[in-house]
Amino acid sequence: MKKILVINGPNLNMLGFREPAIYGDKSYNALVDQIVGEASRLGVSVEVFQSNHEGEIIDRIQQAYGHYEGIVINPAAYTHTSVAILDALKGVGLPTVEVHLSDINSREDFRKFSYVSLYAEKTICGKGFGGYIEALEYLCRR
Ligand code: CA2
Repeated sequence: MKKILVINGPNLNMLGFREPAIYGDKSYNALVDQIVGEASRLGVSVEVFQSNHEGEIIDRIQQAYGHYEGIVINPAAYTHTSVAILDALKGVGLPTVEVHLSDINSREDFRKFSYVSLYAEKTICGKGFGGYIEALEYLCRR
């Protein structure tokens, strides 16, 4: 069975509590439930990890080497700042899909650049929770 690691970056654990107009009104647990449900429908094994700390995200990416066949990552604010996360993804070399709940291209200018996009095979933006589902389907078919 294919094993996929889903990584969510800082503040995504706050989903549903604030900014519903941008990120929707469903909770982080609802997102995890949806990802786990979709994985079982697709017949893949999934682990979902969230951290507010850049180093923990890098550790998790490094540990994925040899244990997972693909990564789905929403690096949240680190998308726009983290060369270290980009380097970690390049280092493990796993097929990676970048997901953003909102459409980062139609928001503030500082959100338009993504370091992770320089490595990710595919970037899905502005589709809410559906972006994670599309990412899992993509890695499954690949
Ligand atoms: O659209 C996305 O998924 C983002 O990765 C979300 C990040 C943002 O910095 C990126 O530019 C785009 C922010 C996640 C924060 O999520 C919150 C959710 C509810 C309340 C507060 C923050």
